[in-house]
Amino acid sequence: MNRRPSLPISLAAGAIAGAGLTVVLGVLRLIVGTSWPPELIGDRIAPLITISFFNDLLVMAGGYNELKQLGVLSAIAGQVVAGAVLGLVYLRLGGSPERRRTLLAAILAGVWVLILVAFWPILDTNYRGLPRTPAIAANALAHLVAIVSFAAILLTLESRLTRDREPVALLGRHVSRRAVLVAGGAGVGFLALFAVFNRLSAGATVYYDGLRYKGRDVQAITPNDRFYTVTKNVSDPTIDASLWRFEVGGLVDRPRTYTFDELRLLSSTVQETTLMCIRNAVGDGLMSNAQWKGIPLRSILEAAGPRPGVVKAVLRGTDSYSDTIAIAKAMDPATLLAFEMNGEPLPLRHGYPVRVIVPGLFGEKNVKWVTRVDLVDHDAKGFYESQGWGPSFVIPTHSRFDVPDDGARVAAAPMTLRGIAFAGARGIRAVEVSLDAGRSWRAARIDHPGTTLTWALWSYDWRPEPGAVEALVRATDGGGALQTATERGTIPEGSTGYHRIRFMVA
Ligand SMILES: Nc1nc2c(c(=O)[nH]1)N[C@H]1C(S)=C(S)[C@@H](COP(=O)(O)O)O[C@H]1N2
Ligand SMILES: [Mo]
Repeated sequence: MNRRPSLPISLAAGAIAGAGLTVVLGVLRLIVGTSWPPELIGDRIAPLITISFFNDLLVMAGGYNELKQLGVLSAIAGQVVAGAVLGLVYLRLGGSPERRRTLLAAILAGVWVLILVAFWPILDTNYRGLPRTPAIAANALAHLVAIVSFAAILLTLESRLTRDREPVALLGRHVSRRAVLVAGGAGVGFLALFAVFNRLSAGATVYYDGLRYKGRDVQAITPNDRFYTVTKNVSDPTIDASLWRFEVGGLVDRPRTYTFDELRLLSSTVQETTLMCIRNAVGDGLMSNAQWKGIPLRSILEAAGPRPGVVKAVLRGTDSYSDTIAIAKAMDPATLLAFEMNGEPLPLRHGYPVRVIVPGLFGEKNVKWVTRVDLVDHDAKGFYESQGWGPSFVIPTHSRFDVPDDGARVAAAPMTLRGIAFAGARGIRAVEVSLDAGRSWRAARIDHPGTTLTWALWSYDWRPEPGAVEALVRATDGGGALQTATERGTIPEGSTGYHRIRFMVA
């Protein structure tokens, strides 16, 4: 005689199937780079919320990295719980086996369609570099495979659980075969889940997201492994350059797809450019400078033939991150598709194989792992732009002390104050420091002027008297405009104001 499994056994069986689904998606994520709900959910929701709500979430979680981890863990837990609920519904349902299976199939088909619809705008995400159409197909297929695996696990467990058998003797007690089966299944399921999770978290961005570059060892060119890093991802793409393509589409006469080799053969330029994140607070280190080798985006757009009425270029990464720039900026010869950084191929975390370099605008416009550009005739919005950042992404003039540290104690002996100054794509003409809390200003020496697109390195030699010092720094950009003293927070257009440090001379 067949009988339905008990409520806890049904829940457990569903949870095992849910863990199985998660493992299948995780394995596919590792091998073919398809995206799974722990990543898709965050990517889908982040652009829809306002900056202030996004910031509240960051504060609540204790930081961007913490928020990402919380999101991933709750999504995984959510999948297991959803599996448990579905297992319960299915295993406890009355009626003929045919009717119950049809219902299960219908629910699962519905779930699949729901996933495709809900995640459609970002279904082109692929962490191995598949271009848009194959990436969408791969994600649709991966979720189908996972859902079919869920059903297979659930049906297998059911056929075992509904067979009436003698209890087994275990440690001197009689234990039902169901309990043994479910405990074994749960063990295997959760071990597999743990293994996949471990493999994936080895590549997690928590180890480097938010890396800053500042302090006494700052050089004109930032070494690649110390370049500041910001990413929306919990795990960055590791792209196979032979799968990767650069697609040019939207309002162009001749849409075109480039392979990595085709792109590299176009005539390239080398250009030093400083990048800075819009979330860089006054005096902070979310900025770095490198020498980029790449193809002017302009030459690719000209070959494609922009149609009249184009106002913006939408740039998209394989991680489905996107951002936009005005068509004039896209046609600026200094806007590059870069594939080398300081003479080396782009590091994975900085966008290998190709990223965009947009001088003068905040870091978020510099799309990493870029895979396509679409020209559009409307004011399209990118990932962070949709939250309400901007609308001007022009970098205001910044200057910073790198030496001494805020709060330092220094000897009453000759010393050199040092730092950087950066004015987007306007260059730096002069830097001044104040050693009396802003009452008087003295010209600093420019040790490395950089170019109009980079930061400058400055220093100031001084022999301080004992006592407390409050020092400020300000810069004048290449056009002669003095850095604004107005203090503004990072939201929504980036911070302004003078960097102020206090130190004790003893
Ligand atoms: N594809 C993609 N590009 C991206 C991002 C991202 O999350 N995904 N982050 C942006 C942000 S907010 C910044 S500040 C810069 C950081 O570039 P870096 O990590 O190379 O310094 O990349 C931008 N490009
Ligand atoms: Mo950023």
